Amino acid sequence: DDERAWWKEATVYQVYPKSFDDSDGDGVGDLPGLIDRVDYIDELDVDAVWLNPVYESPQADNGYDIADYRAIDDAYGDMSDWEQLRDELHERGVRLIMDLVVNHTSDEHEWFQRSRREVREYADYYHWVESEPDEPPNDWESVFGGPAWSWDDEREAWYLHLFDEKQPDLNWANPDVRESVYDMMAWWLSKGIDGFRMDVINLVSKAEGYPDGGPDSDGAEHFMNGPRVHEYVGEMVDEVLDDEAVLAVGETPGVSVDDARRYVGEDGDGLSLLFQFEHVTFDHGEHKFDADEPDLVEFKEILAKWQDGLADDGWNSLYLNNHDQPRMVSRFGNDEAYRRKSAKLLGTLTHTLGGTPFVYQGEEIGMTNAPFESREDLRDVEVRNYVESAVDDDDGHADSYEDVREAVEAMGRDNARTPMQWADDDHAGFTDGEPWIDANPNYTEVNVERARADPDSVLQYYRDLAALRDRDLLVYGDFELLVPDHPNLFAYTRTLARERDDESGTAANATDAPARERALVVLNFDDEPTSFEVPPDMTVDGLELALANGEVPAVPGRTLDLGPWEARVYLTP
Ligand code: TEU
Repeated sequence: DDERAWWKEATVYQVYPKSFDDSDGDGVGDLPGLIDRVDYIDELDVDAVWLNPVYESPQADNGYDIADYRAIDDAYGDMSDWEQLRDELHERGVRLIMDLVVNHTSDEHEWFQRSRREVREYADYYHWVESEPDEPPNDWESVFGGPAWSWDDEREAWYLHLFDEKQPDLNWANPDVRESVYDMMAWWLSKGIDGFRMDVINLVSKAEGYPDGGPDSDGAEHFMNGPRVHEYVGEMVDEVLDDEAVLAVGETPGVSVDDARRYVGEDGDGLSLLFQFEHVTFDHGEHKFDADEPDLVEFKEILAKWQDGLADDGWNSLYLNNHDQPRMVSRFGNDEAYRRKSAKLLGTLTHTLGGTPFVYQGEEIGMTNAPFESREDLRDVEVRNYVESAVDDDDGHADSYEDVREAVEAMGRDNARTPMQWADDDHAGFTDGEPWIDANPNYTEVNVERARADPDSVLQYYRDLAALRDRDLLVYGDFELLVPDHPNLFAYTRTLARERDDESGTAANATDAPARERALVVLNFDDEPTSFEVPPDMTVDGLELALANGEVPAVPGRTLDLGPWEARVYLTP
């Protein structure tokens, strides 16, 4: 799909405000703190910011439990702070994407409060089932563990929550719910935002009658890409998102390439992008906390499948970490001996595949997973529930926190949520008070101040990556995977016919210039050196180095020798 759009050419920077910068010393990041850092973001050369939820919330799930969609949570500031943020970003040409969490609300939202009292207009706003208080309506499980249903004493009925019990699911089958959501979206658009990132938007339609899940199922087949989901998403796009300039990114766990086309393809619902999950879940075992070392061959296979699958219909998003995932350098790289090198290599991957890159705060300085010495250090509801069920439950598999610590440190969401490391000051320069979650102790070494002073830092390299992506070739070029079975090398080309630059329509091959341009990307995902044979259809003479994270011989041979975690991008006719 090579029709131009700003968001295809953009790089998006994701800000988790709770952990970005605390301006008032209460230990929680806030909007004034973020405003102070707008110049920092601008210097990264990114085109848009996706801001995680800042709405009024009791914070049972760090803001993904919203009590008022049209108000800013006190901890973050107020609406005038938000407006200032919007303006400061826009003045610098940076767009603002807001998080849209409408699969569920907080149980403290007034809709839920009215619904549980059965106030007529709101009675069907959520999924209520009247049955016996000792028997939930079905066997669906919450993503955060335990049953997906809770009994409400006030209404004397069960309500559905695919996430925490403080996150009741909205009943999208009720047209009033949908209208309320669309009104709220229109209200935010009228405030001048540039798009939405739509939390678990593919979970909004639940199978009628709430059937039990099949054997070994948590019920997902009855609510993931559920029966009416495309009707709802399509309607939402028609009603509020018909402006092509608005970026609509759906977060969609469990989608296949075919599913994805139904959301973002030409004949699909009209979303711009999706966050698919295959490449960040393939290493999970029975559940995410018994993950294996990710296997590179499988990883390549998945990413290549998505590259090819959306090449002519749809568009990819490119991410290796976010606020729910471990730090990419710890999961896919080597966060010890080759921290900087492998962070650059992974950044090279997300900036040279086809699609729109998303950079998660701290990634650009190579932040790593953190130690969580005791369970008291944990904050996230999912990881705390996991530890509780493993250690405290009678049928739990662990005797003590020590038994699960490795799994927690590998996969827990708190890894992504430790404070942004600004400087070698107390708490990484994030707060003058006590941070809501401890800083990773490696902030003495890994921090923005240091990265700025170091020409060889990950931060400097990210600026080079941003510059590299200014080329149409890397935005619109066709992808081809090379050496798919190589256990350590991830190599591919991007190829673009030159005609597309020629708006007048006269044939480019009327001149002597080659009819296409091409990039060759070679990444060594290993602690050992390896070598790569330049494919026979490429001339070695023509290889021009565009970017690398190590020393490269001036004249490449047909065999490229790559050191540990070395990344190279060549341009070639
Ligand atoms: O996440 C949805 C989701 O299914 C997973 O990413 C999940 O949170 C987790 O990683 C399972 O291991 C979104 C938000 O990004 C997440 O922060 C919220 O907690 C969740 O929805 C509920 O709103």
